[in-house]
Amino acid sequence: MTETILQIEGLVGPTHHYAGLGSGNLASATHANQVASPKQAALQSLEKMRWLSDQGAEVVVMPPQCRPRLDIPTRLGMTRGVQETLTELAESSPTLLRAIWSASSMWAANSATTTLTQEGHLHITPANLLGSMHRVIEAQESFNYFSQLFTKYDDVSVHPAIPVSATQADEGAANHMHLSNPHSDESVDIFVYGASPASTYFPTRFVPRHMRQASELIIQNHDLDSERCFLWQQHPDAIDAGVFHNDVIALSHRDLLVCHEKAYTKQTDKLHTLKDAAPWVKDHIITGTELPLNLAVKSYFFNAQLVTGHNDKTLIIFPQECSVIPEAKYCCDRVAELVHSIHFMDLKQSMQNGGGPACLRLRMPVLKRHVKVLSPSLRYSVRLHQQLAQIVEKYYPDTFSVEDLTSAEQAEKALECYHLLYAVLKLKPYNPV
Ligand code: SUG
Repeated sequence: MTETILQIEGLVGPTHHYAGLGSGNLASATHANQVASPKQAALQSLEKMRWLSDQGAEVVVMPPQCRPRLDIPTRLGMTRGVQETLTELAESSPTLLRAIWSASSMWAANSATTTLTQEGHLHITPANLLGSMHRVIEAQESFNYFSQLFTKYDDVSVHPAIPVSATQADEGAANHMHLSNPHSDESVDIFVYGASPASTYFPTRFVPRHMRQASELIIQNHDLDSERCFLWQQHPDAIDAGVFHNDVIALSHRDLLVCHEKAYTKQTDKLHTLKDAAPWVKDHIITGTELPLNLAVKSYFFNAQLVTGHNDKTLIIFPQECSVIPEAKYCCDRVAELVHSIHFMDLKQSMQNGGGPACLRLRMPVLKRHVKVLSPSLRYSVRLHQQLAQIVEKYYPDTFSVEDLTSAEQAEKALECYHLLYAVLKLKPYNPV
């Protein structure tokens, strides 16, 4: 069973801005209220798609979600015109105002968890993202997207998000690692959580986002062999240092696992158990002396994107920030010895909100028969790139600040972009109920 890993890449939306809403996310807090450039951000995300596709990766486009979500204040009884509603929200609930404009769906790694069974059945569960008001609104729109990703669903299941409950918060694939032996059919899945009701050791500065029970339900709903699944708790010190998702402290691809020595609780024991079950896993541990936790977070070294390109070569994209932080650059050079080549990419617009190369993509393991039934209009091509770039160049704002959140004119422009993008991608827009 030869897996292909689809790189489902988030296209940044026209309302990309710095609202300071990412809990435990230092970049989001640091850049709060600064002026963003949706146009630059979207072009940077498109450039990444081009590069990946040129290298031989199978790239699929995930468009931005519909923002601003004016249906939310309407449901709360704000039924006057758009301008009146935005002005009223700015006074009564500024956080909700920021949330309904949020472009956070760009971080495709949080959109869902995707797994493939031994029989080749693909399971997709959109993440409920209930840890934050601006992201909890993504789940249903993600479901809308995954329900149109394929033209046939014979061996694909798109599950509803895990029911919303404080003990079932789910942040998606950013907390999931699938390791596979390139020389056999063996694989293991590692699900990483921030806390569980049984946890005795908690972070003190930031609230953990992902709950163990969400991963347990995914293992069950996705029909995974629980013997091949591991549930690992994030180290509370890492969460307190700004590691709000596992992909800020660990990266994986095929049989390679790279992580910081302070990624998990009782990490040495966990790695031993993993190696007993999967001796073919190659682990590469970065020590705190090589890269202290604060620099791991600042550089986003672990948020590198590993892909298999032409001729089975393993390539890696690091955020450009890693090339200027000497400790991170040292670690990149060490990882370079394990892969075919490394590259640095400018994703500053997304990085300033805590989203690096790996955050902007969802890995979806599929078989050839799934690739054959992918919606053709969502597959990246040079022509699609040109069409999307044209919309971005013509309609996306050059700058966007929190002052724009009360502009009915900006709202109208953003919604126009959304409809144009969905028309090009031949996607049915999301219809809030
Ligand atoms: O959830 N930032 C996102 C970043 C998500 C990164 N994803 C992964 N690590 N996979 C978050 O914290 C900031 C939004 C704002 O402040 O405007 C934000 O939501």
